[in-house]
Amino acid sequence: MKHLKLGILLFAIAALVTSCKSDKKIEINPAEIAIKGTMEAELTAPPNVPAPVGNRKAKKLLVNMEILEETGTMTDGVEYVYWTFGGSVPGSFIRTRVGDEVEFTLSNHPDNKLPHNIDLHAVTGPGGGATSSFVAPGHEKTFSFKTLNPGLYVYHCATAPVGMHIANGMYGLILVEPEGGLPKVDKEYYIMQGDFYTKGENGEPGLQAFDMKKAVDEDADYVVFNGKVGALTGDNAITANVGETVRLFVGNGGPNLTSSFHVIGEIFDNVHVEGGDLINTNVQTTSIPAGGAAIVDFKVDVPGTFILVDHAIFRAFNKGALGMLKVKGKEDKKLYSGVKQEGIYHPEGGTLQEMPDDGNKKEVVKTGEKSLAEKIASGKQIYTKTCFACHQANGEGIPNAFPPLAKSDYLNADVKRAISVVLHGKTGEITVNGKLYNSVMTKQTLTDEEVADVLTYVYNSWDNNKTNVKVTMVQEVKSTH
Ligand code: HEC
Ligand SMILES: [Cu+2]
Repeated sequence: MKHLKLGILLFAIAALVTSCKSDKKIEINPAEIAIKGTMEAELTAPPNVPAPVGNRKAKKLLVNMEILEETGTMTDGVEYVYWTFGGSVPGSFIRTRVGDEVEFTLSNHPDNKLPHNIDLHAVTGPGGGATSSFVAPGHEKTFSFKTLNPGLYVYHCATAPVGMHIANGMYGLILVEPEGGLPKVDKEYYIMQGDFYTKGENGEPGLQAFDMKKAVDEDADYVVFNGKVGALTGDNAITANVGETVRLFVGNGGPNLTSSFHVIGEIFDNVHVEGGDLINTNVQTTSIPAGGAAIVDFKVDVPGTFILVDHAIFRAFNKGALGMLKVKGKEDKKLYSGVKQEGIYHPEGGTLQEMPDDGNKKEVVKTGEKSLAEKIASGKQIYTKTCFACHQANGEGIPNAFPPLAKSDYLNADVKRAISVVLHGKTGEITVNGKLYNSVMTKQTLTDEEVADVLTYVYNSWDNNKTNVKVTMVQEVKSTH
C-alpha cells in the first residue's frame, strides 16, 4: 500500500515535470526563430538524402531547383517522357529545419515545352508557393518562405492539368527537421511511390505516351518506387548491415493511389504517421495517402534481402511497386532459423504425391509442355520484356552493337549454341550475316521453360527456320556445362 502511494506521488511529479517541459517547447514560436547566416541547400536524387541538419541554427537556405523534361526508361523496352524536379523522379530531396527561411529559385530549362510551378506542402502561404513560382521555359522565379512546422512533406507541380503534371513525375519530398534534429540512425534513404498511365498496356514496348483517360479512371499501368520498375532492385537495392538502424523517408506522389507500404520480413520500430509528430511503434504496414508521406525506422537484426512493397500486392508483382533492402552480416539462428528441416508433405497418405526424380522426369516435362502456338505466345511476351531492348522489335538488331536475330545465320545454324547464348550470355567476337560483333550479352535469368519459349518465338519469327525448342533441349545444354 505504502509503495503504491509512493508510486502515485512519483508519477504525479514526473507528469508535472514533463508537462512543464512541453509547455516550454510550445513557447518557441517558429515564426520568431531568428536566422543566422546563409547556406546553399544540398539536394540529392533518390534513394539518397542530404546530410542530417542536426542541431545547426536556423539559416537562410538557398534552394536552386531546375525543371527538366526528359525521356527515361519505365522498364526494359519501355520509354517515357518524364517531367522532373532536378532530373529525377521523385525530384531532389530538400532537407531543412524548423525556422529556416528558404529562398527557393525554380528554373524551367529552355529546352522544356511547358510552363510549371511548385506547391510545397511545407509552405504556409497561398498555393504552397504555386502562385509565386509559375515559370515558362527559359525563365526562373524566386520566392521565399519560413518553415513553421516540422515534418516530412510532399512537393509537386500544380500547373494545369495538375493531374498530368504529377502523373509525369513532378513530385518530391521536403523534410523540415524539428529543433535539435531527428534521432541519429545509421542509414537513411528516400523512396517515393507513383502511379503511371500509358497508352500501351504494362510492358508494351516503345516510347509510351501519357493516357489521360486511364489516369481519370485510376487504371494504372505502372505503380513504382522512384519513377521506374526496378529503381530499387538488384544492383540498385538499398543496403544496410546487421545491427544498423535504417530510416526511410517514404512519400507518395500519386496522382491517384494510396500506398500500403510494407517491408517483407521487417517490422517498423517507429512510424511518424503521415510524416507528422505522432509516432506509432511496431507497425507492419503503413498507409501513405497520395500527396502524403511517412518516416519509418527499424533496426535490421538478421541478414537477407527484404522486399519493399505496396501491399496492394498485384501492384508489387505485376505493376512494379517492388524494391529491395539488402542486409549483410552474421546470421542469428536464435532470431531466424532458416529452414530447419525439409521433407515431403503427404496429406493423402504418401501415395499420390511424388517429387520428380530421374526415373519419371519425362512424365513431369510432358505435363508442362505447351502447344507450339502457346509457346510462341509466351515467348513473345518474354521477348518484349527482356530481349527487345537490345535486339529490337523485329529482331533487326542495331548495327555494330546488337546482332540481328531476324534471318540470323548464326542462330539458324546451331540451336544448342543459341540456347547456350541465352543461358550463359555471350562475349567475344562473333560473325552474324557476314558482320562482325564484339560486344557483351549479359546472362539472362530465365527458367528453362522461358528459354525454350523465347527461342521458339525467335525461331518462328522473321524468316528463321521454325525450330521448336523443347525444355529437354535446354536442360541438356545446361547439363553439358
Ligand atoms: C543487353 C543486351 C542484350 C539482351 C537483353 C539480349 N541480348 Fe542477345 N546478344 C546481345 C549481344 C551484344 C550479342 C552478341 C554478343 C557478342 O558479341 O559476343 C547477342 C547475341 C545473341 C545471339 C547470337 C547471335 C545472333 O544474332 O544470332 C542470340 C541467339 C541472342 N543474342 C538471343 C537473345 C535472346 C533470345 C534474348 C532474350 C532472352 C537476348 N538475346 C537478350 C545483346 C543482348
Ligand atoms: Cu509541371
